[in-house]
Amino acid sequence: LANNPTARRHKFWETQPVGQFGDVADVSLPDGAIEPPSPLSEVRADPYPLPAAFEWFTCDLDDDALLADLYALLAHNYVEDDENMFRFNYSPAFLRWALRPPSFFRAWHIGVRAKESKKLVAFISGVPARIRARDDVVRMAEINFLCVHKKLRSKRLAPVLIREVTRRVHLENIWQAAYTAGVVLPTPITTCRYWHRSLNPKKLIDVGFSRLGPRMTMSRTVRLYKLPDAPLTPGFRQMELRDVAAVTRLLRAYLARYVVAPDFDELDVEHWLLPQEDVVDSYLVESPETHEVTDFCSFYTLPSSVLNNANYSTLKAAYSYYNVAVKTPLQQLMNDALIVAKQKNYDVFNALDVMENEGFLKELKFGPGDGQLHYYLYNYRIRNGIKPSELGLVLL
Ligand code: NHW
Repeated sequence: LANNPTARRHKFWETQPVGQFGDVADVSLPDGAIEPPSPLSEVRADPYPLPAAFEWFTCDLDDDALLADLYALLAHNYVEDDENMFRFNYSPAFLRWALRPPSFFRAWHIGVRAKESKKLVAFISGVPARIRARDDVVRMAEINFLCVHKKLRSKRLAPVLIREVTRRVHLENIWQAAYTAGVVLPTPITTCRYWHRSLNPKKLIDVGFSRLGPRMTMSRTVRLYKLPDAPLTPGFRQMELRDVAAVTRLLRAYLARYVVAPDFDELDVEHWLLPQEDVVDSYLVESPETHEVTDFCSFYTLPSSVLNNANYSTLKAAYSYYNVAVKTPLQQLMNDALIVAKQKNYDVFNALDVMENEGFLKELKFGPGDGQLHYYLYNYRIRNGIKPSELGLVLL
């Protein structure tokens, strides 16, 4: 507790194999798994008990009606900013993409519904991934979309969902996980900040996302954020299926520099980076002379609902994903990403201070946001943590 700045007890998290606040000073603890795997025969066979009115429900995302229910649960109950002005509005197509990567497990799409009405009231999901920590490539689950209906909050349902997803991950003989959260839990491997680049400053100011700077008028602000009509780098074009091998090579070589990063193969790249309308966009630079693919950038689409505004109901936001600048300067590459995002009518382009992003944020007129994003590993210790610039992992 001595090292926990908030000195808050975590009745659930204290029981879990995660770095504890009290261990921070203990330099004798080794990096790697905190506890060894158990024999599969010792993994609990039955789901954890739920309060009597509820039942577990494994979600089939092929089912459009179920997908619509999941979309609605999240659209009304998922993450909001501190002032409750905006709420993430992941689209149905995005959820299908995020939850069904290569070799996904249907059993890891876990709903809780009311026994009587069959209404979906809570959700948690995992997807399999290979994540490298230093030189150790580990099979992990990426956990996301933990959500409890607003009317069922603070009843300790979240720990039951987390225990149940953990059990189902263990049944696949996987013992580690990665996740992010805006809240501080025991204990982040690193803490990142979001930066925001206005593309449609007038709308962002109208909805209260940003404010007019001191001594700024609206027309000066609009001029400040103006971008060229088309990308500037010769050979800049959308990624296609035929580029998967080249992009995989670029990305693998690049991500090798980071302490924690995904270990992507071609199947992963095809799934995670091949463009899908309003889900994920990827661009590359193909050298006009050699036709070699030299650089790559990508962003995903995550709108937010604008709560309580008379003129607007959604913000269209692009989130920087994986970028690799080899021949083109990173700043120029990302400026082209901003230009295509503006062409496609996004209102704002967001990026974390991970990887080399510090190298373009200020120069390209991103401003720091007020929220932090903490990254966590389950059952894996990285002593002293890492810096955001040592992190090569972006979760959705
Ligand atoms: S982060 C987004 C999480 N979702 C939201 O913020 C949506 C809006 N909020 C809610 O729906 C991305 C509820 O407030 C939630 C909590 C459901 C968040 N992560 O049921 P109680 C992810 O999806 C702990 C982890 O009474 P509630 C990543 C909290 O510290 N733990 O609260 C998810 C406390 O434990 P403590 C969180 O407000 C990663 C306990 O929950 C948390 O009704 C999951 C209170 O429970 C969070 N974001 O529901 C972990 N928020 O010990 C995966 C609160 O402090 C771990 N808590 O007393 C790995 C598993 C797989 C391992 C495989 C080997």
